[in-house]
Amino acid sequence: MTLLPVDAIRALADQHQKPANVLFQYGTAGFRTLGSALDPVMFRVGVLAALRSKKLDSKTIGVMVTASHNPEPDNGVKLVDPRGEMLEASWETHATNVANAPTTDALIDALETLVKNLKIDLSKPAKVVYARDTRPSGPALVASLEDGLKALGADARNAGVTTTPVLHYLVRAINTKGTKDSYGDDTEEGYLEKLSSAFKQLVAGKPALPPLVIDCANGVGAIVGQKLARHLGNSLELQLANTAIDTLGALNNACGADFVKTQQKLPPSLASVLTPGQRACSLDGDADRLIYFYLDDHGQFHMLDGDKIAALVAAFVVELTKSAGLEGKIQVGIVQTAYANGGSTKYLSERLPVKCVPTGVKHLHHAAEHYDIGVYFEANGHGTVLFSPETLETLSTYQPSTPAQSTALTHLRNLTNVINQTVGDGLSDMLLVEAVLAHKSYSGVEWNSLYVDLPNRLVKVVVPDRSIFKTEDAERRLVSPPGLQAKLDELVRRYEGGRSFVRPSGTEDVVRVYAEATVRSQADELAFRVAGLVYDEVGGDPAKRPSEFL
Ligand code: NG1
Ligand code: ZN
Repeated sequence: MTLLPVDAIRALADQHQKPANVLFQYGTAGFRTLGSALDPVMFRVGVLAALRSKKLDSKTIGVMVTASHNPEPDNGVKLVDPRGEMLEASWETHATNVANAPTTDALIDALETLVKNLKIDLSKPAKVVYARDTRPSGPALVASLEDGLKALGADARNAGVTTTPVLHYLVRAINTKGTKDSYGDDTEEGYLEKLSSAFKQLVAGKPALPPLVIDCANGVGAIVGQKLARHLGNSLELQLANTAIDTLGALNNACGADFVKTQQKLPPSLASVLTPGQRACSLDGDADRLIYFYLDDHGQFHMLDGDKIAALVAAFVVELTKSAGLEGKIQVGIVQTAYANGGSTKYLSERLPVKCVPTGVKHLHHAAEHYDIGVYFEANGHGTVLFSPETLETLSTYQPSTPAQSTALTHLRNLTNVINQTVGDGLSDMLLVEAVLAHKSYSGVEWNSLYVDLPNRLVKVVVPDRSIFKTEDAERRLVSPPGLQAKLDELVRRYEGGRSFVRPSGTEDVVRVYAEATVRSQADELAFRVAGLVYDEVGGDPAKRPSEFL
């Protein structure tokens, strides 16, 4: 029986000791905190990734080092399962336990318990692929990760600096190589080739759209976006902005998808770039989110968020299934979270099945898998479209009976290739949106008019202990602290079109408050009042109450 290489683990773990008094948690986005605190976590994640691969019969596991849309001093790490999806939930707990072992001895004990409980066969080889975004703390953290992989003798592949969705793609491509489910060539180049050639076929014969401005958030999207632009040639002209990946402090700073979505305004750096009517979009720091926007003739800013993307894409997919003669054979459904704008939920649920799930991509992804074609997007611009294995089979074997059906079928097949089905992907989603706009001859204006967004406001309240906030009904109602939901209901009733909910963040030490209403000033006021209720509930300093929330 092969045993854990305890001496190798001990020698290397001693170089990455966990400080006392810090607690790490594997949350919805993996481990995420200040980059300077993550060294011991990275080492342990390396060991865990290797164990997970051994457990899964030497399938390749992915590790991504990124803190997405968070500010530059933050960093994070998450594990990617063999089909390119999020880590299985039960391992989130194992990851948290292993990360918090206080000493090297305790770490070895925790690992031995894990191996024993999960019956991990240590004689199996471990295979891991990893990548990082452009954060300055990345290289040192990757070195700690490599020590963890080395301690277990893993066969490790460094995919360098790339986007989160590329890493997810690579994991799936490596694990399906040479099988009938082959996902594409297992390189970044293979990814770019797959997406761009599907896009070119989708828009062939359509008049080229005017150039698209991409706000790269001064992150890794600038690097991969540049390469994508070369692959696209003249099928789509990309104008990259916010590409300062080497400027300290620039990442996600006053730019990027999170800035645009939460501030509901144009990144100031684009003011001199964007012309009225021109389409533009923002990626986040690891390029898995996408938000579109444009300025109208009066210079007024209009945002097209994840909900608008879902509406555009779902309508197009439904139209194609009908044109292909597959109506009734393929059911399209939508998955949203409570953050979806009420306007979008109304519009979509009048047309399609819509399900609401708790925040966090794993919830959306799993719910979308229950449809033949599942469209899921968070309002913040993170999402994708999933085609079930049966649907993929139908699309590949179906015999169209007219030329029109044949054309629609070809489009559907190309859509399955332009879309990164492993995870939300800013660049892939951008090609998807551009393809739909080209087909419909839509500018941002027509797209925006699908439905009207209700004015809304998202604010955060810093609380001493967010774990006292517990929710039900896909996070739309509070069950704890007792009585707070009743106060909220009472307040919401006084606002026309009012809706509000409170939930603890999974990634920050805050409670988030969302509110919407028919009129902007009312949405703001409702958010402000609910935040006040939360603040009082946790005994916040009265001197610091209200106005700072807005
Ligand atoms: P939390 O911090 O749990 O609200 C945020 C986003 C999620 C998701 C995760 C992972 C909002 C309101 N919340 O989660 O949608 O993207 O980060 O990055 O946008
Ligand atoms: Zn991200």
